[in-house]
Amino acid sequence: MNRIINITAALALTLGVSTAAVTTAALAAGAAAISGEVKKIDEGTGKITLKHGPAKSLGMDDPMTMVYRVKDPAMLKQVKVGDKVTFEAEEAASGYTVTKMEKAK
Ligand SMILES: [Cu+2]
Repeated sequence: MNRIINITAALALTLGVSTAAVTTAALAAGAAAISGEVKKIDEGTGKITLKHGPAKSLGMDDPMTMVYRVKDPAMLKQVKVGDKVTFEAEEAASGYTVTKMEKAK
């Protein structure tokens, strides 16, 4: 089953297809971890500004700094400005949302 998901995700990414289903498959396969740095945290609105490298799973081929929503507000308390992090995100109707985040080692 995992093998099928991996092949499907790889094929879809190769073809440049970007759908929610593909993003989910890529995350499930653990292929979507993105390296970034925390630039700003806004607990009031539940948003975080991250400077990050290429994130092909999100269709971002170049490094950039952008604002993300977080799936769980508690995630904002686990990091501080200047921290290097590894995160996963998905494109939701409300905007790009960080689904997982941890300090880089
Ligand atoms: Cu981005």
